[in-house]
Amino acid sequence: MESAEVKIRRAILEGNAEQAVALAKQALDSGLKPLEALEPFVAAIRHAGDLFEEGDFFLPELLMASGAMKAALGVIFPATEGGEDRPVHGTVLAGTVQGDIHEIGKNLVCALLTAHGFKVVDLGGDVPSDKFLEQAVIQKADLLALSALLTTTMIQQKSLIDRLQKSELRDRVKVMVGGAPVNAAWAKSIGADGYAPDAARAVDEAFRLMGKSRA
Ligand code: B1M
Repeated sequence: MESAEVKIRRAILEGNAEQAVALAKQALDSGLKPLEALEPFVAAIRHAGDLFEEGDFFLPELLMASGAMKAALGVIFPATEGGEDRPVHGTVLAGTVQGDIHEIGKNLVCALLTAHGFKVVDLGGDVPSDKFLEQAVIQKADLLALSALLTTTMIQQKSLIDRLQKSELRDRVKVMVGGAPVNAAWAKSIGADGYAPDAARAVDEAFRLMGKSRA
């Protein structure tokens, strides 16, 4: 009999959203915690990326695979609405930087931050710096969470921090950066306040930057 991992990998690689949703439900029903349930899905989408890089997968297939991945993610981390009695540890303005439409990892970061009591305003993907700066004021953001998945768009994290530096906002807004090509050295070099390699650690980092500890 095929293992759940094999079935999940096939569903993602075939871009079969219906099957991915069913397998995500099964994983949760079997008692796995959301982050454990998510693991084989993340492994599968990364495998899709490897196939793409090797030329064995083309863009339409990658798009189908990410559609199935997003559908599974929606089951594992359904959007958490903030109720009135929710603890709000701070307002996070999140988005993937300009020129970059990768959203899956950023969505995961947003879902976990929301689940841990942060108010998250998600600006989506391909977000121009102007919009981040404008919304930071409107939303009274405490923390900007900037995701970048392309080596060519990491530089947008730097230019946004440079612009923030020149504005009076810098004193009141912290910046956390992340995304597959980003690391701690890059974060430090561009003057970011924080960095996290994955969504779970992004929550820890957000608490640290807000000067709070997990409840
Ligand atoms: Co694209 N893509 N893609 N892609 N894609 C990558 C990133 C790539 C590594 C694939 C490869 O070649 N192996 C490669 C980048 C190479 C590079 O720059 N070094 C690549 C490329 C080249 C491209 C295009 C340029 C392809 C083309 O058009 N020729 C194009 C770019 C479009 C654009 O953005 N302008 C493109 C397009 C796409 C799709 C649209 C098809 C789709 C995205 C769909 C979507 O999100 N709306 C897609 C996908 C799915 C991928 C891969 C396969 C998977 C990304 C993903 O969702 N991973 C990816 C290969 C890979 O990652 N191995 C690839 C799963 C996700 C859970 O992980 O996003 O890393 P990740 O997020 C993690 C951490 O990074 C971290 O936490 C998350 C969870 O633990 N994290 C943060 C993320 N953001 C954070 C923020 C934080 C903290 C932590 O604080 C703020």
